[in-house]
Formats: sequence, structure tokens, C-alpha cells
Amino acid sequence: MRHLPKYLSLEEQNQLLEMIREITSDAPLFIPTMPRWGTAFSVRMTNCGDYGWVADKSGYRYQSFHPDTKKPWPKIPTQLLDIWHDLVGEQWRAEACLINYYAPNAKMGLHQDNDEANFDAPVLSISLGDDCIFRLGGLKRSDPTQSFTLNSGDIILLEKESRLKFHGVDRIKPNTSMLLSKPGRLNLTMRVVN
Ligand code: MD3
Ligand code: FE
Repeated sequence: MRHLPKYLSLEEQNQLLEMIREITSDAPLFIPTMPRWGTAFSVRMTNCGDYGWVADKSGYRYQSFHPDTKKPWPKIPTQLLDIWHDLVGEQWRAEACLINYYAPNAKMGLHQDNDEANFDAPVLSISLGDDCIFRLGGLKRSDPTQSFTLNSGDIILLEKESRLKFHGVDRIKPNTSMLLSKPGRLNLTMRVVN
């Protein structure tokens, strides 16, 4: 895993925020639920790109439209694609960008990202807003984990071995950033799906 602390300037972070506002006005944040039980996630989500990750009672999957509005996801903005290509190169095309919003009490349990078809493709994640405590484990759930802080403007690049490691967000540290007008954290995760 490559952690690039403060990769984005404050100006770039604000441009991304404006872009996220436009995306969420077309594709509003939705409340994902756990398969089978239907328990709500504490994280709110939306997507842009050809595909978006969704979670509901029937399972986790990628689909080409918003689960509530049924409209196709908005396009991935050029600024995001530029960041992707600067770090990943030209051999992969980002097909999905998941936008997670964490209110101060939200968290994400330890999990693997394995709904994509090809684990050779990298995953790129951008943190905006309040700091969070991020946890990274190994390839088995029972492997030891380490935790560290992610700040606004940080980028994480997952390649090769790290791509299938267990990870999660333990908690948000409210009021550690002034970027958002309300406390909380946004995370953008760009992926190749097919
Ligand atoms: C480490 N999101 O949406 S992004 C997710 O901060 C997710 O919202 C977290 O986990 C968040 O699936 C973490 C950073 C990240 C993404 C993928 C990974 C870290 C990863 C895949 C393998 C190992
Ligand atoms: Fe994940």
C-alpha cells in the first residue's frame, strides 16, 4: 500500500468538493444496507462512473444506475481521472468511483474489496474532511492489523498484494478539518470493475 500524505493542495481539495456537490445533486447519497438482514450502514454512499457499488438486501454488487433514482451514474469528472492517470499510468481505466460520506459517528467494519473482476488493477482512495483512524490488516481476517490516521488530501494507492488486504475505518475524529461545512469525512475510491 502506498500512502501519499497531503497529496492534494487545499485548492484541489476544494475543487473536488465542488465536484462532489454537483454529483450528489444528480445522484443523492443513499443508505446502503447489509445483505439478508437489511441493517443500514452508518456510511452514506453514492457513485460516479460507468458502474457504482451498491449494497442492499439482495447483496453487494456493481450496477450502472442509482438504486433510488434508477438514473445512470454521473460521469467521473476530468480532475479525478487526471489524478488517477498521474498515479496509476495509462494502462487502466477507472470505471467506478464510490463516494462515501462518514458523519462523525459513522464507521466501516473490517472487510475485503472483492466485488471486482480483476484484482491486478489498482484501487485509488482520496480522503477529504475530518481525519479518520484507518485499520489495515492482512489477507486473512485473523491476521494482525495496524491503525493509522488519514488526513484530508491524503491519497492511498493499493496495488498487487495490498489490493486484497482487510481494512476498515474505526472512527472519525470530528472537527479536525475545516474543509467541510459540517463535521464528517468524505472518501472517494476509484476502481476498475470488469
Ligand atoms: C486497503 N473505504 O469503500 S478507502 C471502501 O475510507 C473502503 O471510506 C474506506 O474501504 C474509506 O471499500 C477505505 C482506502 C482503501 C480502499 C481499498 C483498499 C484501502 C484499502 C483495499 C485493500 C486494502
Ligand atoms: Fe474497502
